[in-house]
Amino acid sequence: MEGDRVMFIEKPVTTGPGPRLSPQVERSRTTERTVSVVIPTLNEEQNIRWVLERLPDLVTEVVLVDGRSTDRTVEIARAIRPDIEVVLESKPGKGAALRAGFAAATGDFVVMIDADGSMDPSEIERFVDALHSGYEFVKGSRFAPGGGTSDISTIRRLGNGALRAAVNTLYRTHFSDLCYGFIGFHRDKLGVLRLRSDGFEIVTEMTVRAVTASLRIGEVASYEYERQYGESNLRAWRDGRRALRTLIRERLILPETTLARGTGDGR
Ligand SMILES: Nc1nc2c(ncn2[C@@H]2O[C@H](COP(=O)(O)OP(=O)(O)OP(=O)(O)O)[C@@H](O)[C@H]2O)c(=O)[nH]1
Ligand SMILES: [Mg+2]
Repeated sequence: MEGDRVMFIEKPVTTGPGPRLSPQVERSRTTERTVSVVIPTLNEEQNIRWVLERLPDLVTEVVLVDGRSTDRTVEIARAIRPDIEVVLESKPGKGAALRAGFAAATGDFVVMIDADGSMDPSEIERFVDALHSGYEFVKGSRFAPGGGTSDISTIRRLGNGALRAAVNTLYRTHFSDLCYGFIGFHRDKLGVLRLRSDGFEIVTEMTVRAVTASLRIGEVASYEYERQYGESNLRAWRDGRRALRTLIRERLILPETTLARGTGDGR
């Protein structure tokens, strides 16, 4: 894909429940690329069944990252999906958990999804179709046409809007959503993402690193539901500040030439 470094976000490449596949996707699908799904869990015993039972058939590997649950999450997951790979996170935090899961995944494509029932596993097909069609980093968006949310408070909406404006200004991108962790990528790009975050700011880190690494980025529409059971682990102010710090830190070390290259073709 030399010469096709896209520093902007395309419109959703697939929308609605029945994705319309381009001939390119159809061709790529027949090459049988493998798909790993990585699921971080912290006390999700009431939600994990719902998620695992709805994974589409195209998923070839399921990696569950746990280590701190004090409930029956892992036991239930193993009962529902005996082939599941359970990985222990090395330290606390969603970011640390995801990094451990990515390191263990073996599929050509990796898709990360939360275990709280707020993300619909059937949408994984949209991510995989986009990855098949050449996008290297695919981000779910609640605010793209066809997306939505029933799980965002006013404070979070404002915070996400401010952070999205910051990323789009600092990185000259057109993301319609930022703090949403339904993401897929080509596993061979994991190295260039150089992830190191331990907390929720990993979503911001992944996104800006995908930009600075000039990956081909796409958004797909996604609908976010309320967490089905249990307590959220996110703290809006603390995690928002961490995301902002990540945005600024990464921007300061970014060579100006990288950004300049990306704005040239106006797409
Ligand atoms: N392994 C592991 N998983 C975690 C940790 N913290 C959060 N998670 C998981 O990460 C996913 C997202 O966490 P949530 O608490 O739902 O946070 P959120 O979705 O950003 O916030 P809400 O919209 O309020 O639910 C869930 O599947 C959690 O179980 C952690 O320290 N370790
Ligand atoms: Mg959640």
